[in-house]
Amino acid sequence: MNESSASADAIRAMFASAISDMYQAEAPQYRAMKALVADINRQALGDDPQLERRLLERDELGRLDVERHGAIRVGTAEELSMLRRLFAIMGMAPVGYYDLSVAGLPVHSTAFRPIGEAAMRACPFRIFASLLRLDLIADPQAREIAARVLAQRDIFTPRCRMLIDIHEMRGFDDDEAREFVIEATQTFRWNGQATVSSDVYQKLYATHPLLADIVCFKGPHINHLTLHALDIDAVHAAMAVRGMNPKAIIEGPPRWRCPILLRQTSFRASPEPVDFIEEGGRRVAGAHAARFGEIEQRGAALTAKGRALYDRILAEAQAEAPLATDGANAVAFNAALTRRFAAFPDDDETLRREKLAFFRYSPDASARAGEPASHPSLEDLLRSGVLRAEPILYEDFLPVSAAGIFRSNLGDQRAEEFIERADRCAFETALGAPVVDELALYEEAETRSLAISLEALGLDCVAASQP
Ligand code: OOG
Ligand code: NI
Repeated sequence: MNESSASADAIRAMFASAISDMYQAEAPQYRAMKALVADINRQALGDDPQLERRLLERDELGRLDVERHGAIRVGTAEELSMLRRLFAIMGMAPVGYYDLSVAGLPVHSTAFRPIGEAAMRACPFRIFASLLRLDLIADPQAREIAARVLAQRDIFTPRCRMLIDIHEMRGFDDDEAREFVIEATQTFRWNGQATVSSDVYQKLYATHPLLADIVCFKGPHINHLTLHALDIDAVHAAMAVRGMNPKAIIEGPPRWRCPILLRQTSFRASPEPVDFIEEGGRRVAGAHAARFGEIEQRGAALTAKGRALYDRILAEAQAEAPLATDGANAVAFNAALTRRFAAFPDDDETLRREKLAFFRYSPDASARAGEPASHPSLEDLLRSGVLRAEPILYEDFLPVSAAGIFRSNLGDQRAEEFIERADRCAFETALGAPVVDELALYEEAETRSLAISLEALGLDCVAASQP
């Protein structure tokens, strides 16, 4: 076997590019959104030379057009555990557990994503993957139909399965790496031929629109890809002007001087033609709305304390001006959210001192002016400029936002039923592995960056900071 030069990062980059090409060809509305985002990103860079310099420093300019994530939904434990093995080949590990039952959605999810700054820089593509929870479907008949239909399909090509086995035994050569990308991409293509009759589809749809989307097709079609918008508010407004049918709101925190967490919005899925297969094999034409396009803009990763504050503020705004399912009162909701957000500090210094966000430290030996104190504190070092602190970017997702994205694309106008029924243990059993704790990753990155910085400055520890 020829040794492969294709690293996990390189395979992920090839896969992200193949998925993007496929989705642009399948979904012209997505291609149009991609062009619009590229336009507005260019404009934002033109308007702000400093922004361009910052992105250049972070290697961000070259990958600006690379999709940040995509999303899929699967029906069974076997499908999910096979996905874990497939994405492992691309250096993507399951990070985080998202309970969407809180929003009345019968799924729970994780994000397959690269871990570590270098891998993120090489290719930031992630997959938000949701698993159907039949235990949350009340109707026994719908449950039984769904289980039966799902048991009959194999979402992976035989060659894809074989290549996964091969990789686990001995890795890939270059040809196998390329072939794997093609086979893996097949898993997520759109197939307009439903595997069920229109009656079965209607029955499952009436039970829950998500159930119909997950069960009635050959595989877990990519339901959206997400681009990085440098100015998400500008793209959101431009989508409305161009009649692209955007969601009413941008999910997540309001526009903030020090951006935190994740802001995201999408254009809405519209019905597409599909064929149902009736008893006796006759095909009848129907429609199914599944696929959309999304944009995102990321800010600082919050600590558990910062996240609790964010969650509280969001819940308060939601209680004050409950967002209608059709988003009709978006203006009032946004006003309530922005007002409540006054309680969230909006400068890096306070976020760091109050331990609301995670920071990456770096040394600046050139700034080592004056006589250093013999036992400097962290604050001393930051004040004198020998140590710098920069917020660590949030690379994960938000369950409330995710639920908002799901719902605006399901054509689901029913009131949300809040039944909190997290079952992380069942999810991990289905996955065949524990999910990685995202907070631990940020904490580790912060601790490591500080240790490396202190070593570079010739210090073995810092004195406890005086408040
Ligand atoms: C996933 C929705 C969640 C996000 O960006 O929060 C998501 C889905 O609709 O399957 O992608
Ligand atoms: Ni998304």
